[in-house]
Amino acid sequence: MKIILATHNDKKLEEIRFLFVDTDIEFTSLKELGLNEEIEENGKTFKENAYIKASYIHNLYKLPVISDDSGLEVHALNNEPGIYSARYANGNYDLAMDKIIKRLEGKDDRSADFNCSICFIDEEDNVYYFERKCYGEIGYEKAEGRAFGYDPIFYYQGKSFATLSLSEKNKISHRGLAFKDFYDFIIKKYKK
Ligand code: ITT
Repeated sequence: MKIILATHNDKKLEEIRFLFVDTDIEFTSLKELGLNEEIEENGKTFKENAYIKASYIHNLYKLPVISDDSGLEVHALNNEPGIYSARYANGNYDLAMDKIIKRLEGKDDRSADFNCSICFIDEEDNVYYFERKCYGEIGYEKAEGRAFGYDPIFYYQGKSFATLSLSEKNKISHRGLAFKDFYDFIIKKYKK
């Protein structure tokens, strides 16, 4: 089965394809469709933004589409950057992570979560959502390793996400869990 993955983020694409590598679900990327335009994410929640991305692409192609809206919520910072995670970084994650570490100076609460909201629209225009969080802490420094977004400062059970392999991260991450829920759903839906 082919599903369009409505993202311009190559790191998301890599994680999601890795999750489904042994299945017969294939994700077509926007790059492969030759679609470069940015989709304006003007929703107020992750869920709304996930719908905005999926429905925009679904209206263009009338094919099954899935989108992922995700971000980092730092609890002592009123859950910022939240839905603005990509915009907060404005392309420079090094600076954005330094800014978060600085803003947490002197605060005892370093808890944070990554949220992932998925919106799937099928060939009959039915809309489904899958949402998961992964709880962890913001470290005092950026860890070396795989550099995807805020991974270097997000610590799960004492280990930075940046130091985990893709398969280790997928087992516990917001995205890994939400896409696993989606997988369980899709298997049931098309088995009938
Ligand atoms: P698309 O909208 O095209 O999918 P995007 O990067 O703009 O790509 P979002 O609007 O969902 O995606 O922004 C999410 C940002 O949150 C993303 O750019 C990362 O910086 C951060 N983020 C989400 N999941 C993450 C993860 O697993 N590890 C590190 N950072 C993550």
